[in-house]
Amino acid sequence: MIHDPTKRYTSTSAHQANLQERGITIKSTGISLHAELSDEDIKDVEAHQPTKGNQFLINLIDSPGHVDFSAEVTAALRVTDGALVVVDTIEGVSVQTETVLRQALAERIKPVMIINKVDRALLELKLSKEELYQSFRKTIESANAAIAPYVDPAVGDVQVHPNQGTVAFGAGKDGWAFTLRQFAIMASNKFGVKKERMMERLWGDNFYNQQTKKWTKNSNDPERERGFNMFVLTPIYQVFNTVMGSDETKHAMDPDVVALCERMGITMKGEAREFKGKALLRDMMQKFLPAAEALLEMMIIHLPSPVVAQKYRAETLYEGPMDDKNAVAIRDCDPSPDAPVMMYISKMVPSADRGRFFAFGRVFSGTVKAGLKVRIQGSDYIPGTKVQTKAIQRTVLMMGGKTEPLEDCPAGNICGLVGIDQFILKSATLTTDESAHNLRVMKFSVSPVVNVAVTPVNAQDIPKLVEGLKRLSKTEPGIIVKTSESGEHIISGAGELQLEIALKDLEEDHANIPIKKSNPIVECTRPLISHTNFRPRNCAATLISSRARKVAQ
Ligand SMILES: Nc1nc2c(ncn2[C@@H]2O[C@H](COP(=O)(O)OP(=O)(O)OP(=O)(O)O)[C@@H](O)[C@H]2O)c(=O)[nH]1
Ligand SMILES: [Mg+2]
Repeated sequence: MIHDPTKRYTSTSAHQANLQERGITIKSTGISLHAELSDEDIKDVEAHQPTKGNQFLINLIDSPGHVDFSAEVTAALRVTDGALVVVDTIEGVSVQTETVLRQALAERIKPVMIINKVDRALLELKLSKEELYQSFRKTIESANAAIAPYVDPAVGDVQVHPNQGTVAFGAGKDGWAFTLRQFAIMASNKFGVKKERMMERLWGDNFYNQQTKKWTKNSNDPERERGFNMFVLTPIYQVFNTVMGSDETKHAMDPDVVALCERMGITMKGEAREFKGKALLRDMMQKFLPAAEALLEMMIIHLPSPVVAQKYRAETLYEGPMDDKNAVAIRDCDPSPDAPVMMYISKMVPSADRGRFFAFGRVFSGTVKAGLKVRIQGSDYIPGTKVQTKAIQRTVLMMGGKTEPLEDCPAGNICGLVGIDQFILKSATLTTDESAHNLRVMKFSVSPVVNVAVTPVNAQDIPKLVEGLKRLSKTEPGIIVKTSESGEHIISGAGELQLEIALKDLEEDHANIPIKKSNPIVECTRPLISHTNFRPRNCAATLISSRARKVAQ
């Protein structure tokens, strides 16, 4: 479980850390989290899907929000079953949020949502409770409008609803978040009604009259307040107002703060007794509404387990007949030794050993372990043709930039493989069955249309450049490396920022030589003339900075 929200678990190198300062994730990074739920919580999981025991393993992949790195998102979605979509309270649903939602739904990935940076609405925008409710409502409505055209009965309801617990609200940076479930549990004790009934009342036009102690749908009653505002936002506003409300920010030992902490059942121990202002606010909010709890609960209850998800994903994933043994094993998420291994490698992740890669992917059937010989079927594999069969040397768990040894990796799980990287280009299907067809190649939502030509500063470095380009192409899902008719080496990407990073990686890591680069040239691939509304444009080398389109996801 993530306990320290100030720690960044998902930055993998100094270069990435540098980009993180600019507020951008450039590479998907996997991390596995362990969670344990109470028996009471398990009942809610069981209400949504079959489950066993109280322990859960969550394989989380943090992926970039910037449009240039959409290919990283596609690669992450292929190996997951659910998505936690992060939307900004102030910006709302952006074009890129819609793109990610569309990508997720195309892969039959179920989304849940968190509306982040709620702190800014209170501290900077100083929104009233009703204004904040209306802003949340609008954001959720826009997300659901984006989802609506892709509703897929096989996956179930993929829209998000606060009153069902599929929307969380919070401030990731400060480590606090909640869903209506937490507040419904608190309020259901007070009102003696069921939690599910309470969740219904905590969203939408459900108002409470303190005098009559009655719930009403009538917003004209002057004595009433919206359930969400009264029972969810009021305690949050109280914390913010008490600590940050006056000119002087409050100290943890201030009588108002002590009294509020007592009412909320929060204790301030050790160094927390010295906190004041924002540090105090952060500490109180984390204790009141710990983000890890809310988010893990939401993901465990509402995102499907591999067993549930593979039932409906099998037909979109597997290219072979739906009644062959591989399709059946995928559909059943069968980890048994008799089941054929079907694994999809979605990404090649550079290892500390220069020039070597972990083959990162998802086991859809069977169990992968060291020594197992697998057929390596590339993206252009034609069933019935010969392919290389290689033994897996080791299986590893990817933990941010680090790895941990793993004994084996059964169906439904994600892992990295050591020892087969030389035989995989970008992605592959691994299988133990000779008759197996491929797992479908990923469909990227952006095309690589920006080109840069590269040459080594020193001509004798050409072999190093060629080798470096091979490595770059291997590890970057959205980058294509090609040679032009005149023999120039061209790198194509989705945008300027993606290319800038690829070139830096090439120069400093993959090739490790000084490189000359041409200016980026935008390819004009689609003929626009056929569309009557378009005036013809000769697509010149004008590059609209993709950075301007940066959106916080
Ligand atoms: N006020 C406030 N700022 C936040 C919060 N969460 C993140 N930020 C800030 O928003 C910026 C972006 O945060 P990241 O966590 O890098 O966002 P991201 O969604 O991972 O961005 P990409 O990886 O580029 O898609 C940083 O400057 C954070 O400090 C929050 O809850 N409140
Ligand atoms: Mg990020």
